[in-house]
Amino acid sequence: MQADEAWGGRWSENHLPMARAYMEMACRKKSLVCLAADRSTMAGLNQLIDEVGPYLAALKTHVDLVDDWTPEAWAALCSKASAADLLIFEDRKFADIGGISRKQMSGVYDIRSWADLVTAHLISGPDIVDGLQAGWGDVGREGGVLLLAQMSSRGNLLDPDYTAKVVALGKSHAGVFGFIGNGSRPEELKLLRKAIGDAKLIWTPGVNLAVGDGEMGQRYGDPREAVLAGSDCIIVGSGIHKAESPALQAKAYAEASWNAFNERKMVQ
Ligand code: 5BU
Repeated sequence: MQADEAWGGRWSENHLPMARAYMEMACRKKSLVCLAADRSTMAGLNQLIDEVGPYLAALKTHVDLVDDWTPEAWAALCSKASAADLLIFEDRKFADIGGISRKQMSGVYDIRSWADLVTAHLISGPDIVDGLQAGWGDVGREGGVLLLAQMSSRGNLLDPDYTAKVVALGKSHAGVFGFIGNGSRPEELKLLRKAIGDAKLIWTPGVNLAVGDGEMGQRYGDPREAVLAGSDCIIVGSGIHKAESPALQAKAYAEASWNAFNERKMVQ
């Protein structure tokens, strides 16, 4: 299916190249799944991509939790992810002022050189998005920023007023790819989608086929419900990487997300 037809308003209203790259990727892979690859060894991460790459649209990393990280091993992992047709998303949750965020895109991890997407809090104001975009510009690359409008963890401080301010500042910013929404609460997601309209994507952590409470305050909602409520990508971690068969689980999440995406189009 053509991406413009599949995504409708999301496609026509979002001109950020990386957003369109994601929408095309999702159609090619028939999956709205981003794997939260929270394993702490390079071998574990490589194994995951080999096993589940075909069922994913994107790979989410936390580069700073890997025990045996080296620049060479990371470059090889990123090449493997690209060969598996995946966008690479570093969930760095930048939060500093614009100029420092730009510098933090380089440094030891040099995130600007390999990440297609990054997360940021808007707590320091909208210049953080310009700083991150300038970071990619410094190495001649393009990327997209996902702003945290909501979080999935219990007791978080991103209340509805804060969410509304993040949406108001982010929704017309050209460098914003989309927003992080709370995948565990479809009713909150519906409100978020209503406030954003079609102009930006919503990606949602806090999703698991086994709904309920997770470790240390994490909360989980159902993938289908998240997509029907307006999520454009379900971020799934332990539901896949801790499963007995990551490949079987990844396939199940891909199917659930893609079926819900098609179901959503019917009712729109
Ligand atoms: P899980 O194993 O499916 O619970 O992993 C969730 C991932 O999503 C993990 O990498 C978190 O850092 C990430 N996450 C989250 O869980 N909740 C949030 O609000 C945000 C990110 Br933002």
